[in-house]
Amino acid sequence: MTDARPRPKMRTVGGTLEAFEQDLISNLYYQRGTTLESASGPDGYHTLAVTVRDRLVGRYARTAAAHYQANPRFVYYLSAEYLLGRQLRQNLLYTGTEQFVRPIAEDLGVSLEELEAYDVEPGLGNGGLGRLAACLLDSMATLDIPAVGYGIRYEFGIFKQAFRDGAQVERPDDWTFYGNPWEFPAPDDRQVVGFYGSTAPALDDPSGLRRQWTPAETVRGEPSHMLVPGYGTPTVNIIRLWQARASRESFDLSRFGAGQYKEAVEDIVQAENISKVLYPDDSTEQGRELRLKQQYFLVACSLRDIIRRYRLRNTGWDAFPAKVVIQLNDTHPVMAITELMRLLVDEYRLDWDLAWSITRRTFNYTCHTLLPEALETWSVELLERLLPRHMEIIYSINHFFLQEVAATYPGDLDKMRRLSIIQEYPEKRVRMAHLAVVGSTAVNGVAELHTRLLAETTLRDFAELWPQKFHNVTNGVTPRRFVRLANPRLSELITERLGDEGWLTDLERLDRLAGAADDPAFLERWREVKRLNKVDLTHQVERSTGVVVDPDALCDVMIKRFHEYKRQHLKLLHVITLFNRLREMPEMDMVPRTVLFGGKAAPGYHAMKLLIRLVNAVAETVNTDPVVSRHLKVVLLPDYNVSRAQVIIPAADLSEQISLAGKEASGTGNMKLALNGAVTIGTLDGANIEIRDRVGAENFFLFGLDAQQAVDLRRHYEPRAYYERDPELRAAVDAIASGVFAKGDRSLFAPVVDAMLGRDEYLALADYRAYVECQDAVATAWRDRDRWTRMSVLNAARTGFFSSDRTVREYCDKIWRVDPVRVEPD
Ligand code: CR1
Repeated sequence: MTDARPRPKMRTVGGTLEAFEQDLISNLYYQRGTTLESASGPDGYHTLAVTVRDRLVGRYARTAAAHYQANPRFVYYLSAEYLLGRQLRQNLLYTGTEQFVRPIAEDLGVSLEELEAYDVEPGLGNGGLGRLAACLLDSMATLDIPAVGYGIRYEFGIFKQAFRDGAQVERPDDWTFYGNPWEFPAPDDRQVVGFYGSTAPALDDPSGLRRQWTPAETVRGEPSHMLVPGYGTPTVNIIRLWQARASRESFDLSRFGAGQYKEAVEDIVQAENISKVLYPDDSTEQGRELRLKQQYFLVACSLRDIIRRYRLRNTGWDAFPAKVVIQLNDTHPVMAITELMRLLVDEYRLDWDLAWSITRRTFNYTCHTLLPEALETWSVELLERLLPRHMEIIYSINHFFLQEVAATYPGDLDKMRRLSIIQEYPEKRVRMAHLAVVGSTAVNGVAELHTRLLAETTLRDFAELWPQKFHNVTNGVTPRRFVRLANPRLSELITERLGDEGWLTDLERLDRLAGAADDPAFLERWREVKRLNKVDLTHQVERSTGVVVDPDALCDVMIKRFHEYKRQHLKLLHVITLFNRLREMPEMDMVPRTVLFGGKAAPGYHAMKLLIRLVNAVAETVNTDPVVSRHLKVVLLPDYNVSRAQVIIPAADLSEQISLAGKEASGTGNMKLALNGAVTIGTLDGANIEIRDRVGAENFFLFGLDAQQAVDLRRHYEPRAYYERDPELRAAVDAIASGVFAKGDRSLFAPVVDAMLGRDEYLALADYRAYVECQDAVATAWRDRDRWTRMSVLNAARTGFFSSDRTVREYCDKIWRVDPVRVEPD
């Protein structure tokens, strides 16, 4: 290694530059068994990762010691999904070692960017729910809240999306192929989980409520954990992930000896399938069974671990709810309620009432949807087979609960039927959301409108029965990842203007930027930052799609899972309308736009996969049309994930939040985009409403039906009437039907047209005219550069409320009632 230039003497929590460099070399030598001269790219990445990670280990040890000492109330966050994003940059930032790496890498002749190419994102989630979990963990650590996240270590993360002839193809995401340097195995804490089998009465229990379950099959849960550092604090929490392993007896040596190799490992394969993939396809009976197995596997392992941790410092059960608060992230982990009952009653021999009182005081439930079809239910038949004891416990919980209901509403059988945990018709099923509400202290929605609609519609009977149980905690996003890491240029400008980096942990300080919205010099610099970010994005777009886009065009962004209620098809109708206008009037003076879509469709969601195909087909037609493509480009960026979001969001000018009002629980992309200075075009849905309230109506492009109007219209809705009445709409729909986007094939996209003109479930045609007019207003506003930039600044300045730090504080105050524990500084 050369030492040509004098290096700054820097000392941070990460140590000195010299020490860092020494550790790098020694890690390369002893951990990878190689030298600087012969190291490969993965060697370099791995060594850097481990060296950075090791800076967090001391903090983690001190955090664990402080927690042991204080014996505080812990938050245990149970979630089927975590979308953590890449770890390297985050941990460089959080350890203050970012500054070392550049000079060292420069010396070694590699760039940080090259090394980062090996930093794989753990895609252990689908969308908003999983990313929210990751943001909340980040904020809990930042606020020194004692917390552990529990999840599943899926061997394959969310599929990788590619396009073949415009159609989505799914490839497995082998995210640990090169090993995961951020993870520590913890084999001492492994757990054993049972499935199937039978139950029998416990001999000494006259109440009949205690029984004995003898599972027919067992699986091991192998834990490992990743570190979750707080920003600007020594606290390092963990996320513990469980991987399924066959129990030792599963390998059939005699069969193997007899040459039956496949049969010999059958049980192993079965067991390990449990943590193979996130959300296995549930269109088959086997798929559904596997999903339920996953859910139980997660909660069974996690509860045993929580109890193990509790018992390190506590005895007896009375203090359990005072020391343990479990947050259920949606219904996937709700079986934890029955599992805790089983452990307390059957294994620890508490009487039912005491166990139930402990259980109810321990759990809280966050609901993330309004769509009734998204509320999970499990068939009683499946539950009886897979988890026979849990089914009995559910019946008992329901029995006592319905007694309570009968006492409150005597004779109201209809009420009982609606509230029951068991749905009777058309088949007997367990309603997991009902079980969650009955077994929890607090239930929360994720935006004000969502919480109100939950109480008025989806969970109405419960909200009437227990109004004090229902809370709102509006979602938030971490400014560390989604501003500081994603948008370093903007961060620097903000820090310069505000004088320090305090805004990173106190995001409402951004409101002091509002004054700068009238400073022409500041607006100029703001625009320059946006432009440079757009240049970065255009490179990424070109690399992954070959499409060349103009960084000066309005960057119009719709990034989210493909779902009918989110209405990507409404956006597409707008795009086709612009296309038609340009074809008709080639000379028209249209604001140049790049419309960028990003998002995956669930592998079994055929309507949305067809829509993806249509988006790609429209993009192809638009981008190859010599006239149209001068003003309009359309891109569907493949494989949208957290890393891509970090490139797209800083470059966006316009944020599309156009779900039908009353359908999107909250949205969090809307917050990330506004914080990065994108202006929203949106409906009065989810957190859009709260964003608009804060940024001001004049800085938000609102259109469309509100939630009540949507419900009213649905009763007598005729999409065809809108189609007949509006020539531009008709032309857009007809263009799809005509086959212009399918090389003349009229049948390919016919199902899309049929869905629009037939039922149009999410009222896209009803909102079309308002949407297109609103987009025209967007174009007008865009022409006035200063006006637009002012709107952009004010969006960022006024959305500090949407920090997940604020969200976590609200959970702490309203629901968790936990206090921070300070950790000894570095
Ligand atoms: C909701 O659809 C919300 C996130 C996080 C999603 C979205 O509106 O912002 O949760 N729900 O609360 C979800 O992913 C599986 O359900």
